Amino acid sequence: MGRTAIIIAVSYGILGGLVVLLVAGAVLTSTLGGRRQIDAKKLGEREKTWFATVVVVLVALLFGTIFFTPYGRGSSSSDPNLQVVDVTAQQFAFVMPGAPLKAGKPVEFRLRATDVNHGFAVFSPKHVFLFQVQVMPGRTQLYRYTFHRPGTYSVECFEYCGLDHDAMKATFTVTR
Ligand SMILES: [Cu+2]
Repeated sequence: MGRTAIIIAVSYGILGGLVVLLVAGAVLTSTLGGRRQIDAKKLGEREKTWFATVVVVLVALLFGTIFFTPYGRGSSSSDPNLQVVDVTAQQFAFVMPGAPLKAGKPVEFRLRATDVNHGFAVFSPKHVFLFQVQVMPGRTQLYRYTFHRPGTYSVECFEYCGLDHDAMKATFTVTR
């Protein structure tokens, strides 16, 4: 789990806890209090305020998190540590260089498909799913990832692409 993922998970956890407390408080005060006259006008005003609040919160969440999406990052970075890996996906193989990658340094996968859509899914040496990139003909998909542990990683196609789709696999190694 990356640092960003941990920050997001913890933030959502805290936010979720606060929402539960707020709702419980609102339910308790509204049910334990005495009966009051219902002011429809006031309720209507409150409804508008809540609607605006929800819209503001959702838009803020969208803009607060959308920049962490790992897709579409600019290529040809000047980072001297960047390891570029060109991958061609085709029925029914991933064609990629056999040279091992260095652990701890960012890898930029440049993915192309020559025929139909494919899914480039990478698994750790213990076969834990790490990420998946959709690969489409006519477009180069960029995806950056830093492998921290040496070992043999495996690739599987995650998009049904024809009769031998299940045989569409590859491996690559990461060394210290
Ligand atoms: Cu495929």
